[in-house]
Amino acid sequence: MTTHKIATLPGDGIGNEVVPVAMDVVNRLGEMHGFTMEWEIQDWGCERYVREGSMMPSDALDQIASSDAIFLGAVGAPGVPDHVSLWGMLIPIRRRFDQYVNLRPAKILRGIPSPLKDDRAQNFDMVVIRENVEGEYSAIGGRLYSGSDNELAIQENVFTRRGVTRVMAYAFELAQKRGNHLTSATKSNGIIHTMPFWDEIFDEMSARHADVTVDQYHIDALVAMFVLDPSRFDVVVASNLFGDILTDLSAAMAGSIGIAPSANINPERIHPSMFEPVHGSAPDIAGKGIANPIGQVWSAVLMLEHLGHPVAAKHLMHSMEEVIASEVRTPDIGGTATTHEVAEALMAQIDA
Ligand code: GGG
Repeated sequence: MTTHKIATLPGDGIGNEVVPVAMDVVNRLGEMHGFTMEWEIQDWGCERYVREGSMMPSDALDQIASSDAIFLGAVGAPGVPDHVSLWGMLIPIRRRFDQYVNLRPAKILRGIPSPLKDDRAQNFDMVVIRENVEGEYSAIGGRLYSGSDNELAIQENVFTRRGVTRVMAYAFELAQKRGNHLTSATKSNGIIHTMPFWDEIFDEMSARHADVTVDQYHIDALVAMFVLDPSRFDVVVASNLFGDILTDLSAAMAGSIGIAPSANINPERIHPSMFEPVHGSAPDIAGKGIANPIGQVWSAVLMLEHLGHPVAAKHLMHSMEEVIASEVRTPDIGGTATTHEVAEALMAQIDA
């Protein structure tokens, strides 16, 4: 029996409600498919920040470095500045473990219509590959002359040839396994140093992957195309910020940000990869028992695939799709079910 050590970080808000649902269903799948999970649960997050002044202990990353995967819920809480919660936990994990690919699938699941009216939005299936450790998410910059009329803030973007090339290589390979179509998100008309560099590398990589049909759009035009006709996209590669924005949009287009999964991947497998839903801690609904666990459960599907359990992953994906189609749905996707009712329906479907 294979045992996987999973660093488990429910984090804040609804993270504490949806992570246990995913753990339970994965445990059940383990009994059926011959693996066990050692969930090593940490109480890192905003409550710890308020209590002790930091989101996680100073040796936190060393503590989880030998895990087989990291399973994260959500970070963020009212009263804690958003940049503290992101830079205090999520971003250090992505960077320390060189999780430079953030893979974010979005597709129409049976029974959840897209809120978009157009027919072309009712049947899309795409994956956004977001560059995850550099780009616009940089700590380089600063503020000066606070409180004066001359006050200013500077934020640097960092794009390296190595960083851009490797995430694009991953995206091209994924495109070759899917529909052989890759779209790049750019903004090289306005951002005149980093984005032309991004485009040049995309052109070089395109020349080396002649079997892949490529296109590139400025991010403002691309978001409009997403909304007007998402069915034309297959794999989309984007910088850190553009990928973050595109994937909240693609999640909403697929019905709700509550269903969207993500995998923060270290493709070389030197370090653990991290699996987390796209959504945040949702303080407005935390504690009400109505959080949608599907984003977390779908992230568990990605984790099972990564850990080498494709049959269990398919089993879970199928069970999830059947539950949604059977109309056991939380309010964000038009239902009346509670988190607990979705969890029970998932367990029953897994056993069916
Ligand atoms: N599920 C993790 C979470 O809380 N994400 C919220 C968030 O703001 N994420 C920003 C990012 O993915 O960079």
